[in-house]
Amino acid sequence: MNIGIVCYPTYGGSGVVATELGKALATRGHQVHFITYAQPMRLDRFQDNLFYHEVEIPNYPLFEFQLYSLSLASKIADVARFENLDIIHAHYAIPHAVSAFLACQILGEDSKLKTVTTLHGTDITLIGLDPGFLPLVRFSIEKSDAVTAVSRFLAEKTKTGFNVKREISVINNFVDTELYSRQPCTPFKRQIAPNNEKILMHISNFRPVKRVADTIHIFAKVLEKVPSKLVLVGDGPDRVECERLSREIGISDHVRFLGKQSALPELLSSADLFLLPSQSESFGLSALEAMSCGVPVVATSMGGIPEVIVHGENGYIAELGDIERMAKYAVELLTNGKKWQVFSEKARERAVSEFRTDLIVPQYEELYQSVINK
Ligand code: GMT
Repeated sequence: MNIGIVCYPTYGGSGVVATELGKALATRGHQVHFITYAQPMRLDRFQDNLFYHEVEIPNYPLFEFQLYSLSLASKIADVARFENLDIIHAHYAIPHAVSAFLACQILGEDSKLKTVTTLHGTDITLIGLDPGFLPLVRFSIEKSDAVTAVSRFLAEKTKTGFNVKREISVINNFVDTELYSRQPCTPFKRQIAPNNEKILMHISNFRPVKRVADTIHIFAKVLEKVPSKLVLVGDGPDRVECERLSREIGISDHVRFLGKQSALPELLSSADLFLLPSQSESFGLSALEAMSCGVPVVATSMGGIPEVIVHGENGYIAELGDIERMAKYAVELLTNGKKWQVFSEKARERAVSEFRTDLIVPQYEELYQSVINK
């Protein structure tokens, strides 16, 4: 198939899933065309069957705000025409699904282009519900030839929040379990924890919804009982405030902010525990990548997290903001080697048996084919 993918190229779950999907589809012989305003984060190596088309946004003094959605629609229409696309797959509804719809309108009735929209999270649970966007998001969902959500939670939330009746298929996120597998004691581990301290890790885009400050408070409690280090990977609006917080509570010598990193399998292989105290999480891809590296996760029970983490088996789940409990769970795992080993193995097992690439990507292929055949 000839597949166009539209996504955010930035450090965020939807862009990561879109890019990993594109790479996997290209490996399986499809022609995959990324259409976005910058090279997606994880599209950093040449691969056969993969193409990147940059959306240029003309600057004109009359436009106080750049018209990205419209430039994107024109570009999708162009790429669809010249590359003979069968499918345009929009990741994150705003504005991608709307631009995809507009591109189809530009191409006209004779065009064979079909649209698939994947809903990822905040496009439904947060910003998409804003009255300024809600009618547009609902419209784009109704008009897509097929819609998927990354968890059962998100599919339900879409139906109730947007009052849509159409079918929404659940296709879970996935992980390359060969790449994301535990490596033996890494140079990174020796540097960060020279005295064999335990390593707690958090990876995110540091948006308020991730509650990174809770991560720091949880760690402060763990540190009272277990010699440990906290490693924070990623960057975003709350990072500076979290740096300040760790200084203020006097634990900054034990906390490392690494910023955006690409060697995630190596970093995760050094971790003993992953913390995800999010306020909202439609799936929790970072938790899945940690689990694939044999890292148990302590998280909140929000959104789709319980569809990924099995409480008491491969991680622990607590109420939003229950720092005491999350710290208690963390200490329990970090001080009981046998229990940690069982949780670590179960985490890896779940990633491999439920969420590995070759289980999930064929579900997208089937969906594309059914939409094309319609
Ligand atoms: O808002 C974010 O945290 C990023 C967001 C995105 O769409 O870029 O991530 C969402 O999509 C990921 C991939 O499907 C999911 O794993 C995340 O749970 C989800 N984030 C939220 O729901 C907050």
